[in-house]
Amino acid sequence: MADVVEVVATDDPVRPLFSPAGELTAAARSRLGLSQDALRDLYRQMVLIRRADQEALNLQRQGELGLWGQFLGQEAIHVGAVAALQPDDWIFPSYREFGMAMCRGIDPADMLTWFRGLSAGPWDPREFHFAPLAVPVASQVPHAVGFAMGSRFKKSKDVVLGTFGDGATSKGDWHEAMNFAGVFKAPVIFLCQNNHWAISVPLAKQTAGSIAERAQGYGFPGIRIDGNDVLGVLAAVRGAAERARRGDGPYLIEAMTYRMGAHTTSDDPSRYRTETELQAWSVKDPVGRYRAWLEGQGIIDGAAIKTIGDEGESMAHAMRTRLLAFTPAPPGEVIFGRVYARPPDSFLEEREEFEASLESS
Ligand SMILES: Cc1ncc(C[n+]2csc(CCOP(=O)(O)OP(=O)(O)O)c2C)c(N)n1
Repeated sequence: MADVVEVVATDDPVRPLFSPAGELTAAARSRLGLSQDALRDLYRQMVLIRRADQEALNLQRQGELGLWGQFLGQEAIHVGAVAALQPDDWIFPSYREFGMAMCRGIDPADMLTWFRGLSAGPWDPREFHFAPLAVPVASQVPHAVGFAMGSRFKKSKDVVLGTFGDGATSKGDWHEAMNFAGVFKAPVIFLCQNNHWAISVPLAKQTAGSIAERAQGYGFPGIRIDGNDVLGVLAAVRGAAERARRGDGPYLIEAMTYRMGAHTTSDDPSRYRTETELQAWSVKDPVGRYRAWLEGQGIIDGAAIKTIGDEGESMAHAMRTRLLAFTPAPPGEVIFGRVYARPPDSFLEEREEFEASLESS
């Protein structure tokens, strides 16, 4: 008889932490080992990124940004995932991961220069271990896997988080990345932010069955969790990262959430979804829900909540001021500046030609 190939990894440190419905169990929650300061800081980060998101929307509406794509409602995923990783681990984001970038320490005003059309790559990915925001849907997923393979070849312990929306899982790139990662045991965590919509296409119109369970077909575990629980996201990503660091390969986390805002400022969601659906998700708001839990545990009080709210206001003000005062690099530098460490002569000639054309126009 032919050998039976075991395709489902039995070593799954994440699943025992969750109920079958994807809720972090009370026992797992109490074993997270986070200090009260750390627990409060998760709330603080969610408040800050939400406030930055709101300010970016205001800026776009005032004509100061070309476009904005809110992540309102997805803050628990942004904060929980980054908190679960080591600073040297890498993140390969989609266009909606502004909050994750902030949690990684990237200046939000710098990031907004991109949405204002004044910069082409506002941060150095090597400094923050945070790749550029990928606009072509799912293109960052094979990048994450390739980078994770590089980490393995270098015998580094750094793992990679690739994050994407539910719509991205319909793309060929996503399946190729999953397959490659499974075969070669790439140290990568696939984090799907299932916010139920891909612009105007609802989940049911492009995905039959569970995204999480697809992992089994690629030979590694997957789980669907409550993506509006910051501690649940943290626990899942941490478990998956530790497993990848041990050399046991990839993991797929499908974090269920909801895109509370429009797809971007170019979209009008009232044309395709109901107010009732929005209301149903409002009561599961990740920020309010976590604040209520912290209050119930006696970890946060009204004064601390106000201090954090005030910090959000000053941060938003500073972000706006810095952005509006930003002077862009000359176009020649923006276009040609970061292409080669040692530019060939032909490239320098092209740059000169381009700059001369600007002077003459
Ligand atoms: C390759 C490609 N095809 C189409 C688009 C247009 N587009 C931008 S976002 C999007 C939907 C993506 O939905 P999802 O992956 O669920 O992410 P979400 O926007 O909900 O965060 C589409 C089709 C694109 N950016 N790239």
